[in-house]
Amino acid sequence: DSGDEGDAGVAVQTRTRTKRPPLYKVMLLNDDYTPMEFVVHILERFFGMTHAESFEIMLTVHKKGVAVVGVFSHEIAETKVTQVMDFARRHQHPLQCTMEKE
Ligand code: NFA
Repeated sequence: DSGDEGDAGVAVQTRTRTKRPPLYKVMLLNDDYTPMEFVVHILERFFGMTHAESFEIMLTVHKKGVAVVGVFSHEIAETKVTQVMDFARRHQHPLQCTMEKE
């Protein structure tokens, strides 16, 4: 910033907008075959919920078809989805877990 006049060679600080990273909802989907206790176990194991919290969320998924089970950064959300999908597959349950930008 050292033009012909005015700023006397002083660099002017421009305002920087700091954007917070996007968050992602991790969701569990209902199906007719995955046992209720298995879903409760998943919520305790991968989402750190108490048994009571897990049971409540499991029932919400069962009744409404879907529920948000947590909100995370992209990387953490992706890890949760992979952990749930791998665990369900290993136990041969059709449980589906997805993520969606908030
Ligand atoms: N609907 C399943 C059943 O009746 C239970 C379930 C709940 C499955 C939440 C998936 C998610 N066994």
